[in-house]
This record gives sequence, structure tokens and C-alpha cells, in this order.
Amino acid sequence: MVKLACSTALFWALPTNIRPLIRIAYLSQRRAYSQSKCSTRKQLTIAGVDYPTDSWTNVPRAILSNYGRKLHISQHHPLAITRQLIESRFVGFKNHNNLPGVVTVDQNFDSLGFAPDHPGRSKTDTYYVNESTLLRTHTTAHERDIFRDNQSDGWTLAADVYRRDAVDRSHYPIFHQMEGALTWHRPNFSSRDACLDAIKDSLRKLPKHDLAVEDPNPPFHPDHNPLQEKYHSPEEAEAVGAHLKRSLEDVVVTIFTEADKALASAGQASSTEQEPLKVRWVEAFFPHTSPSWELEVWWRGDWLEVLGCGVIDQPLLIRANQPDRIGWAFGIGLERIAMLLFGIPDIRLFWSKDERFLRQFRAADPYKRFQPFSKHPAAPRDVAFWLPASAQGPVVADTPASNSSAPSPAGGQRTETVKAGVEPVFHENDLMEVVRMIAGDAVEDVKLIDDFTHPKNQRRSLCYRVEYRSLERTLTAEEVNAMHEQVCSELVGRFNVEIR
Ligand code: FA5
Ligand code: MG
Repeated sequence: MVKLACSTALFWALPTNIRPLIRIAYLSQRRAYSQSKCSTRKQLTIAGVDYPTDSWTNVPRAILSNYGRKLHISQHHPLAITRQLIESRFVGFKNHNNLPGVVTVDQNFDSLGFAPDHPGRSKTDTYYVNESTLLRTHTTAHERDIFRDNQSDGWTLAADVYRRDAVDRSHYPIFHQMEGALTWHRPNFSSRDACLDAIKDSLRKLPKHDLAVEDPNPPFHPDHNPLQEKYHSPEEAEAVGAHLKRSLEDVVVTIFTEADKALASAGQASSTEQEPLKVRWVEAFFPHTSPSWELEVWWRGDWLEVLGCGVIDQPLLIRANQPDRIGWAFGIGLERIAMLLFGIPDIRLFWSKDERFLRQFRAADPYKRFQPFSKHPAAPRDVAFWLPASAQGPVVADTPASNSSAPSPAGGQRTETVKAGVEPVFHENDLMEVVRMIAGDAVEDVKLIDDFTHPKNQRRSLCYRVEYRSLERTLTAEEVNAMHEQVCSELVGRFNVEIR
């Protein structure tokens, strides 16, 4: 009741001409949020299919409202153009682009060898439809089935994926990935050595480039990037790894060549973007590959992770009835690549229905520099709060979302955070979701700016800065205050925190 009284008072204090806007936008967001919070719904209908709900259900309606938009196969959409450009570098591969996003826990995690207590399985990271069904967190969810179907040695698969994640200009709860894999079937060759020679020969035929690539690590390492000794010889793992890296470097070179041309024809290269292209390979960890790597690109003054990849885990191929195949797989973020290709500055734009955005992209003349149509001012607001005094249990704050060691519902992590099944006292992803549900696409960035423990009573306080900014118009101070007030009261109601 306190919450309601507080926001209602604020609402009536607003000028009459903006009240209807607030009422429609934020009250409907609010309804979507509270409906998503508790699983009182008996069933969820997704793309016409009914699913029973249970205590695991945590998919908000706001997420489902974007389910099935299939941006990656919408003609003229920058994500579709990006997908086609990447596909064009993998000649002879079969392209799978229409697989539904509701998958089983078995497909998304078990089939890939995720440990039962892997943090990616937790409700704080993943959108569950119910205990056994979820919105895929990565396109890898389809690997086992595609390997089992065995329609082609090489294949790609692009699709929408869903994660409870950070809020900033390169993270969005729905994004698109493209998975790719290539395997060699050993029995097709006269001997294991002949198969190895074929891999090396294929590597020699891949396009060469003169890109500056940092790759300081050995092809595998017993402690932090192991060879699958039981199944692969060192030479095999090295050849497959080299083939994989060169194939992906070729993708990056292609993207940047097109991006450079677009930049030149727009005659508007900024000094940061004129820096020579720099990329680096870093060691990574995925349950479904070993050794594994991530590729990072230097973009606007920082390293941006664009993909994860590795030598396919042989037990995964065995589970897919393909014990005699050896090969590589990768998963690439399509938005991240499209941002580089077109110079799109904010991931939210991909979801825009604004013609000023959409009409800039045409399949017939695909690689055009994005022309920003407006830049509205940011409105930062801070929220500082004490965590509940009596609460015992883990607190997850300040997760470096784009860092390769950050928790990720798709692997990519060694460090322990909160194990699946353990309820954290506070998880930053829950705060991110509160902000998204209330502000929708009017929030650009949320970050932890202070973390303080009181020396006397040991109470811990966190302070987050929320940057409100609409891509389409200037937000008024009243609108921002109303949203922020709502965020604060929702945090109190939901996490039992005390606003400072
Ligand atoms: C994975 O999803 C692995 N399944 C990839 C993989 C496939 C590895 C096959 C090995 C073999 P990761 O969580 O790092 O890994 O995501 C892959 C890419 O998706 C990232 O490099 C990034 O480009 C993109 N990505 C991840 N999270 C987000 C997000 N919230 N918003 C936009 N893009 C994201
Ligand atoms: Mg990663």
C-alpha cells in the first residue's frame, strides 16, 4: 500500500498532458512485471503452444511480447544482412534458421555436459517456462540434435536467445546468435593420419589475411585449456583449432572490409573508428568444447567479445551418435557483429519499429553506414540501499557482463558465483530486470557505482546508477522521476532493501 500511495502521489503531481502517457506506458509495464514475478498463471502460451507453469516459471510477458519476431530472417533487417554475410563465408554449409526458442533443460544444458550445479542453470540467469522447459540461452542448445541428424559436415544456425543479464549498450535480454560447426568423419579417410592431413590441407586453402591478431597462448594447456587427451592427438587438436581460428578471422576481416567501405562512402569516419583493426584470442571455458577461446575486437576504446568457440567435446559427439567425428564449433553474437558492421551504437535499436531506423537498411544495397537520427540526453539517477540486515546467503553484484570470466548461462565461466538451487539474498540480474520491466527501452545502462560495508554494524550498502535515455525522444524530468521512484519502491517490496 505504501508503494502504491507513493507512486500515485507522484503521478498526480505530473502535468496533465503527460499523465496519460505515463499511465499507459508504466502501468502496463508494472502489470507485466508483477505478473511475471509470481507464477500465479496456470499456464503460459508461447507461439500458440500451452505450457504448464510451476515454481520455476519466471518469463516476463514483456519478453514474450518480442518472442517470434525473427529479426534474423526479416528481409532488410540489419541482423538478417549480418547473418547472410557470415553465412557467405561458410560455403557448402547447411543453414538452419527457423528453430523454435522454447527448448528443454536437456537440450540447453544436459546434452552439453553442463554440471548439475552450473550457475547458468539458476533462475537468476535463465528464463524458465517451467522446471523442464526454458527459453534457449544459446544456439548451442541445438548442437546435439543437429549432429545426430547428420545432414551435413558443416552447418550454421541463427536464432533468438534469451538471458537475464546486465543492462548496457551491448547487452539485451533477447539477442541473436549464430552457431556454426564443421566436423570431419574419420572413417571417410584411409587412416587417422589421412584425416589429419585433410584438415591441414583444408586449412591451407582457407583465405589468407594480413590482420593483426594477438594470440599469445599455446594451442592447448593442461591446466587452463586442456586437450581432450582420451580422444584427440595433440596434432589433431592443434590442426582443428588452427582451422577454426582462421575461419573466424576470415569472418572478422570480411565484416571489417565491408564496414570500412561503408564508412568511406559515408565520408564520416570518426577518429576512433579509423584506428587499425585489432583482434585477440583469449582462452575460455565452455562445457561443450575443449580447448576453447573467445575472440575480442578493439571497438570504441575497449575490447568487445564477439564470439566463443572451441574443439567440440567428444562426449557430446558420442551422445549424438557421432563418435567418429572430430571438429570445431563456434557461437557468435549477431548484434555485436552488426554493431561493428553498420556502426549501430546501441543494442536496443535492433528492436526499434521506428522507420527512421528500419528504412536505412536494404538487402539490395546492404552495407550502409547507420546514420543516427537523434541523440536525446541521458538522465542518470542513483539508487543506494542497505541490503537486509538479517539476511544470510550470497550476494551477486558488479558482474562484469562482457568479460569472458563473467557468469554466463552458456558456460564461459570458471569462477564460482551462485550455484544453481542456492537462493541468493540479492542478485544484480533481478535488479536489472526490475529496471527493464519499469523503464522498458527507456533505460540505457545500469551499473554498480558504490559497494560499502558499514564498519560498525557490518551492514552492506550498494549504489547503482541508472541511465535513462530514450532512443526516440527526450524524456522529461517528471517521467524519469516517476520511473525511478517506481524502481525504488519495487526494490524495497521485492528484495526487502532499505533505500538510503
Ligand atoms: C556461448 O553462448 C557459447 N554457447 C558459444 C559457443 C558455441 C562456444 C559453440 C563454443 C562452441 P557466450 O555466452 O560467450 O558463449 O556468448 C557468445 C556470444 O554471444 C558472445 O561472445 C557475445 O557476442 C554474444 N552475447 C552474449 N551475451 C549477450 C547479450 N546479453 N547481448 C548481446 N550479445 C550477447
Ligand atoms: Mg562469453
